[in-house]
Amino acid sequence: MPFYVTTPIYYVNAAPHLGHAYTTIGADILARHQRQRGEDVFFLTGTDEHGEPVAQVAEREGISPKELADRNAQRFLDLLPQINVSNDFFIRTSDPRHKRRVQEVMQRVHDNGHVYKGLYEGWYCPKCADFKTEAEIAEGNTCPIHRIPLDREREENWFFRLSTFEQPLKDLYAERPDFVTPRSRYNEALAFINGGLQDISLSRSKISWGVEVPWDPGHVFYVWFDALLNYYTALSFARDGEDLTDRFWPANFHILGKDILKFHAVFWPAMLLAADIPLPRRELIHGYLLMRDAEGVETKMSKSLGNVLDPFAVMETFGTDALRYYCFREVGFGQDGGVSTATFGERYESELANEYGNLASRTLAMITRYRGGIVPDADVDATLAPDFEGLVGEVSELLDRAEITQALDRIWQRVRRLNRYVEESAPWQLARDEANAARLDVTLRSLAEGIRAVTVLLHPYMPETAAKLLAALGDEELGLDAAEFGARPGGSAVGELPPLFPKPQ
Ligand code: ME8
Repeated sequence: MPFYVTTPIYYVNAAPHLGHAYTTIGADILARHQRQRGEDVFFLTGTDEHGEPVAQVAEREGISPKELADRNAQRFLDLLPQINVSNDFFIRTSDPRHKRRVQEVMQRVHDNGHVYKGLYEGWYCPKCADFKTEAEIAEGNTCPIHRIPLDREREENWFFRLSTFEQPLKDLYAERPDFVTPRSRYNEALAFINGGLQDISLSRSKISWGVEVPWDPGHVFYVWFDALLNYYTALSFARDGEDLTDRFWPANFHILGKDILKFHAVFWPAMLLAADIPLPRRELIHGYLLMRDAEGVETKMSKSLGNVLDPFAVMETFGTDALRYYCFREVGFGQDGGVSTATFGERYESELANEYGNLASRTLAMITRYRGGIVPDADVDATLAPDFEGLVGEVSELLDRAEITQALDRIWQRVRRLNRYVEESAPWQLARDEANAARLDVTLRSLAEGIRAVTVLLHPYMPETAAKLLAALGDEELGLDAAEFGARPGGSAVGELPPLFPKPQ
């Protein structure tokens, strides 16, 4: 089955921070899990390079928007291998192939009669690149997200007839209750639609950094139209000489933060309806990572507020997998939640180093010491097996709904179960008496098998750690069937395990 997952494309007006890494890792976890299931996966991320947010910063820095875009797109590209993301393509909206495809689709929207020329007058946030409705304006005509004064805009624009899609969108939400998740975001988007939809600007004539409107070359498309279409255009040129659109469209999952809900949950489906393109299956809206300071005060991490946790510094100290694990363990995916260097250190020490790393190294050491480095070919313990029953199905079902934190929690319950099992069965005591040899075989085999099973399931979260540990266990099969407890034969030779979570320097 095809599985197409996307992240937002990030503005190149500044360098990436942990918020961007967070969404991208979330999408990566889903993509890796689906690959383990043998699905035909396409995973897209990229950069949003047009519009005012980029043009303004370029002007301030005295360089062209393209120069700024090239420099910062590279930073987003560089981040991907560092956070170990397995994307299949990276789209840049300044790519001429994207621009041509945007023009084609928008020409269809035009020819279908969904646009007209009119005068826009109202409030605009250049950082959101958003024309604000009355309900979206904070005190003193400021932007509630960026806390900056809004610009009063008056310009002749092309308009998109969003209002005519009010009823089709209501129908969509009624027919597809899981189009937007979690439910709170579905309700928020639906409330916006029920509040009445007004036509929106489709083009800008005041800025020139964008995709030219084919039927009126003095205008460029309002950046959101160009940006949203990346999810669709990329498929047409991601592979040289091949068009992947029929294979992967409609997308299974758009993953995004709640700041851009309206664009994805209201404008995007309306645009696709206007262009006669099928709608994506699901949108998963996650919350904000907030920085928790020493006093416990939480604020949104954002470029403009300047309070970001630097993912590069975090990875240097704790490693990439620890970052990937922490983000989804500490904050329920979908909710807002605070992160801090203090809780990072605690989880690293107590969960990764102790509960998981030590469990693995102790088990391997005992297999080496008591059984010459060969996992005994004994049955798995019948008292432990029921605790693993149904786990693979549960995790798959949760990840089908992008419940990334809940799935991780189910896996971690088994990591903890294995820790209790070591204490209960005390293999070091069994080893003292040859009469317990068969019992010790079962215990060591069950531990090795349990660690192997959870590690296959943890692969999407911590791919490097999983690879090291599975190699040390002598069985590197990553397919999801291998995550069943007792699925693989004993008898493999264990190898050296490098320290998985060493004490940070
Ligand atoms: O909005 N917590 O780009 P952007 C969690 N170009 N996620 C965060 C975050 C935080 N503190 N900060 C950022 C744009 N994000 C447009 C998108 S899509 C067609 C165009 C993540 O660079 C989150 O995914 O401002 C959020 O939605 C996105 O970065 C915004 O990135």
